[in-house]
Amino acid sequence: MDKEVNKVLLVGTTNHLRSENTSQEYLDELEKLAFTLGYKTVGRVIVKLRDVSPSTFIGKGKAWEIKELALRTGADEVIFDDDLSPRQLKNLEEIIGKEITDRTGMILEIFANHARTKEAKTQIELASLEYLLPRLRRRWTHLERQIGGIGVRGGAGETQLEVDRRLVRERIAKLRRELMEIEKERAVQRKRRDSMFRISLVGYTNTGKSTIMNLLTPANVKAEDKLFATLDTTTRIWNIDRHHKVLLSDTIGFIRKLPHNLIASFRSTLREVEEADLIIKVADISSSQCLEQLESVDEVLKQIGANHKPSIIVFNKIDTMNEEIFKKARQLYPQAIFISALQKLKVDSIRQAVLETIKKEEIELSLNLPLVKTKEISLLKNNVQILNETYLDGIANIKFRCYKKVWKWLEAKIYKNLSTEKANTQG
Ligand SMILES: Nc1nc2c(ncn2[C@@H]2O[C@H](COP(=O)(O)OP(=O)(O)OP(=O)(O)O)[C@@H](O)[C@H]2O)c(=O)[nH]1
Ligand SMILES: [Mg+2]
Repeated sequence: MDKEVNKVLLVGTTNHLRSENTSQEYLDELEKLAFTLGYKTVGRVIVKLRDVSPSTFIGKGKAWEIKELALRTGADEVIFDDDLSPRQLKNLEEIIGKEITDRTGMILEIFANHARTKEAKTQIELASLEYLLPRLRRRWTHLERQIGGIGVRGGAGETQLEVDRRLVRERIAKLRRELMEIEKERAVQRKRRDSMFRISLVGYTNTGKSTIMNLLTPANVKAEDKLFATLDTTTRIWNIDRHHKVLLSDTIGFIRKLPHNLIASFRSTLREVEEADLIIKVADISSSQCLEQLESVDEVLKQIGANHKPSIIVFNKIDTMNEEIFKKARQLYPQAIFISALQKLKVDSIRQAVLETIKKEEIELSLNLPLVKTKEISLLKNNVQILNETYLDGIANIKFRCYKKVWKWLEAKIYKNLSTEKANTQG
């Protein structure tokens, strides 16, 4: 039984900027990534790195030591926490004599395993092929599985490697085109959502976003103790109270050093976050890395241009929290909310905080519309909270409350229809 499990040896590094403690925490995360893939960690080692070797990353001597350790622990594969260049990877594989993977390779593999929808599958295949292209060597069993079915026959004079590279490049171009099509469809879908206030749950992977989503809406998304359990966005209506209905989205988790091309290829999934009106940042207060994780999240938000949006910070998992981190978090983020989604502790405070925030986004207006404009009147009434309505001389006067962004959407629609007879509004 144990034979079938892939046994892995983890390698981390310290340098003048990174302490032993931090490296251990990074390795804890790497071990979790390995666990998510179903691997068994049989050893961990931290290498003191003074200079990075361009050819072997850790230097030949250290590579020999890792080879020894891999033999001693019976590891089938060696996983580096740092990203390796194609050349370093190849040389290390030759010295150590085991399959070598780096952090990015592992993250890509997890994404590939967890992708369910066509969109996620296309996105991850693109990111994987871009990663593999410069690393292609003689064999590509992993790739064969992904682009299997295409006849692998080269033209005259082409080596197998050249054929492989050409096929991969062609496949990349095709996937890019497919993603552009998907993106267009998605844009149409999202446009329909302009009539509602949109909130996204965002955070480091495994912080409890999906668990919170399930508490607030009947979404029933999968929540589990695995990294990147969620890869697709789920959006549901959240009835915050009788008068406040919003769209809530649960989306993909972030991680430290999220591979750049992964962010690029998951752009259409991340679009939901980009277009959100409010972001709920979920952090895991039980993790010693909680505050660093929040920083990583901000880093990704910055990369997708969503760092200036209004946000609410929710520290989850207070049932198993670390007292010291709790104090620090309270000090750094006095406005933040502390809950346990699993134990259903203080969950209502999310609702209250969101209500408080979105009320600031509301406006009250009064609009006069000719009664004959039944289409415009019902469009308005279906999308706002009516405060009062009176009818006089064929004119309906409607007082209502709605979100600023919803009014912008409505205004464009109503005025487009009433281009000749402008409706009369008073703020
Ligand atoms: N102890 C504790 N565990 C929790 C709490 N909330 C969620 N969890 C657990 O944390 C794990 C991850 O929860 P998810 O809701 O899947 O987390 P996520 O942020 O959606 O993760 P990804 O989709 O992988 O990014 C699950 O095993 C949950 O049961 C909590 O308040 N306390
Ligand atoms: Mg999730």
